[in-house]
Amino acid sequence: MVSRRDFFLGATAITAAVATSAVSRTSMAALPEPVIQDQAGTMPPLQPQDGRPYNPVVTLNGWTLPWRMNAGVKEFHLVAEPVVRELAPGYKAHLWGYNGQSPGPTIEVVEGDRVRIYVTNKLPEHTSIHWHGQRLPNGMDGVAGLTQPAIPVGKTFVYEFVARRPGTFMYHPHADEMVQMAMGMMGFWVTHPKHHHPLISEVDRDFCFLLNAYDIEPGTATPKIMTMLDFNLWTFNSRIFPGIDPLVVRKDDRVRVRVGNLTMTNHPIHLHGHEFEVTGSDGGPAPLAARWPEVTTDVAVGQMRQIEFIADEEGDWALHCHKSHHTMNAMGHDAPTLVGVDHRDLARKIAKLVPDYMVMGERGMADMAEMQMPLPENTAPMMTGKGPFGSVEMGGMFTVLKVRKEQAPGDYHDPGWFKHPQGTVAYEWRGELAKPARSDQVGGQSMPLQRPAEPEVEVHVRKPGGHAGH
Ligand SMILES: [Cu+2]
Repeated sequence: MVSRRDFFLGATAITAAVATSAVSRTSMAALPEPVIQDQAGTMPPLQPQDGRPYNPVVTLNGWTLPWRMNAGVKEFHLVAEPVVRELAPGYKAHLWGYNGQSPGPTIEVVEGDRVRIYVTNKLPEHTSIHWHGQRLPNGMDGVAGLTQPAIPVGKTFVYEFVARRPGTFMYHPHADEMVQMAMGMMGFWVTHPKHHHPLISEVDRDFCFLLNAYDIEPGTATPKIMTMLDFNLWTFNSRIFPGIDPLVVRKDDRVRVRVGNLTMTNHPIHLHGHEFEVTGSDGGPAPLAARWPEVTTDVAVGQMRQIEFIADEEGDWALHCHKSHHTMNAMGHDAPTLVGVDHRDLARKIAKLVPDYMVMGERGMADMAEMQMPLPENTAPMMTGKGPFGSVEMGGMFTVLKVRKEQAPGDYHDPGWFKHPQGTVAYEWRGELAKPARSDQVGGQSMPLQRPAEPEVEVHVRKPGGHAGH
């Protein structure tokens, strides 16, 4: 039996042989057939069939673009085009992307690879691709007007350079950028190290996803492109909870998660149950002395952060943006705060005029996750997601890290909900409740009052509604 290692070494030898044979320019003239993806599930890692070996990444709700080896050059074909992206089951958006999806496919290469990327423009306007973070000839940097003419509608341009620096990069248009990125045009790029790198550890599972945001009116499907701050859909790889796949790992796996931010605000990404280290950015791997344990790391605009940890705690652990508005879907952002407001009387009066009238939010908003409110067609509920114990009351940038003892190496299938060992789940106290200590009770404070207490003043706090800019 041929081991995987032998297979890779064999493939490398073959590639090297091909690379040394002279090939004329005409034999490379035909474009590689573009590969189109028609669904939004997480594809299994793309094992390299030729070229140098590496441990491939898994793109959350995404995929890696296959390449064609042409005389030692890795050739890719990206097609910029309008796409229909399923943001969550049953909820579709009309976006712009690459090869059938938004974001575009992940491109994976190895340090030192010569890469040729054909970019065909099927958008209604010109475009370009900027290879964020890469070392490359200036004329390959993809800034329309500055380093190249924009790619006209219907035309194909070629980018070619050597992937000089190992690391995690992004790609996106640098032509009518505001519109094209608001429409979902972006993708990930991973350059694996050629040899063992002292600052890049070998991991068992390597995930990546982009943070992106859309402003899509409930009941519509096309993002508003002028929005600067008030986005209403916060996504991991153009998916919203509960449409984001879990990150499935085997217990004690070393796990890397690469997160790139191409939204217009920062996202503190938070992992439950484990500590991680930030092991690098799009600038490269972090020196060992610059790493410390964290449970949240802020990914600022235009940045990539890669985190690493040992998944040594079994369970279903939340992984989410810590801005609580970013774990909500459209709607609700402009609703006034009604917590603590008693409008039973008002509701009764309005109900006489409007029979279906509902009062929302006076006991908090958790009810809204359970409520079957009529929503406009093609609208994601504001917060939802059925867990083993009820509604998860989340939306947007939220998913789950599933750590399982029995998960086989390389198996990414969802194992279902965690089966908690007996006696390890928070439970209801059914005994007697002690009276809580109050400061106004005798002996209830460490410092005696200097003068008698004044009559109590009750302050009602009501936050202003319509918080633009969160
Ligand atoms: Cu966020």
